[in-house]
Amino acid sequence: MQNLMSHIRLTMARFTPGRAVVVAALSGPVVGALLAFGAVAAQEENVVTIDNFTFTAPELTVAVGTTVKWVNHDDIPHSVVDKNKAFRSKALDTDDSYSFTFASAGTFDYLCGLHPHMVGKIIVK
Ligand SMILES: [Cu+2]
Repeated sequence: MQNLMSHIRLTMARFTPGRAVVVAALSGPVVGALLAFGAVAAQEENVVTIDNFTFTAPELTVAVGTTVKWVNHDDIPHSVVDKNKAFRSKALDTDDSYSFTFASAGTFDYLCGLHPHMVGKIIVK
């Protein structure tokens, strides 16, 4: 257990101060185990769901290197297409998901390729 705790501390040392505050607010063995795999934890925290022809949240701000995952909760297909072609999913059926890792900073406006009135934005800082 002592070894696990020092491993988690080493892992947490790599987080930014802002993230460390979020990390400190969380507790429990399950969350602790997730923190040992920082990338997995980041992925779980940044999910955009598609409900009733709407991206929720419509605007999301993340740090460089973050993986954002979109999950379609509608019973018809949707897709996720960046207006500047940085990323593009296939059509997502119900409960299908698509993930993209943002390696550089910027503002990414995207839409649903099947219903272009559905729009969202990812801000990467
Ligand atoms: Cu759609």
